[in-house]
Amino acid sequence: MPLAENLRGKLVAGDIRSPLRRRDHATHRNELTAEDLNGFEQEVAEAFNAGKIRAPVHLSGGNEEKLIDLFRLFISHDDWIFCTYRNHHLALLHDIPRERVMDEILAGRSQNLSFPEHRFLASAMVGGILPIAVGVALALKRKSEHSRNVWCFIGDMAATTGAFAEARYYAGGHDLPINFVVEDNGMSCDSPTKACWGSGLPKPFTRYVYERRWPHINTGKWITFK
Ligand SMILES: Cc1ncc(C[n+]2csc(CCOP(=O)(O)OP(=O)(O)O)c2C)c(N)n1
Ligand SMILES: [Mg+2]
Repeated sequence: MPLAENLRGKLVAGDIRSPLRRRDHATHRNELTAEDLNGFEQEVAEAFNAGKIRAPVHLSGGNEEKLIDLFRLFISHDDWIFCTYRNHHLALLHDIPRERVMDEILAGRSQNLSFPEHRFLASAMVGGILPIAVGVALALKRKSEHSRNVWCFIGDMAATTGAFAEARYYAGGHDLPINFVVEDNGMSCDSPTKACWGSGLPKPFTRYVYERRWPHINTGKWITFK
């Protein structure tokens, strides 16, 4: 059974885990298939191998079906997408014309694709996109733009960083319209992420709460030195 037919309620079955409710209908204009996405990356790979791209490219592959489901069932054409250097599939699925995406890649801008008019922005910095995505979510909330959400895609190693903890903390604390998607390929460049971090749960900690008796610093009085 295709993954799309498996999606149920708040927790998505199959390999996608999401706390979100699925949409009633798709809003993206494209009907791209996994073959279309793969064909695009193949074309980029051939251009790269022919020396036509004088900059790094990070190709996507293996995640086509999951991204297609996410875009069809959760993400809206009007939403904002923030993502990493590995972004070609996302740009195509967010209705950015194939030729425009290819032109940017051929011009050497693969790892920081930027199409603000399509509400799409990528960063080559690991975790660098997080504060930007959170800031846009804050702006949407302040402007009461309830029809749009922010989607922020990051890698599994980026998800272990302090920047991700801060982004989640702030976005949760202020109830911002942002969804984080961790693209978990188990690898950070060529290091297995779990070999770096281990596979146990984060350590629990002890917290005690108290009301302070003194100001943060000194005594709360102006002192004149004689
Ligand atoms: C701030 C910063 N430090 C280091 C790098 C080099 N770098 C590029 S990708 C990467 C690993 C990221 O792994 P992950 O977040 O799992 O993403 P994936 O590439 O697997 O999609 C690193 C360290 C970078 N781009 N930016
Ligand atoms: Mg990874």
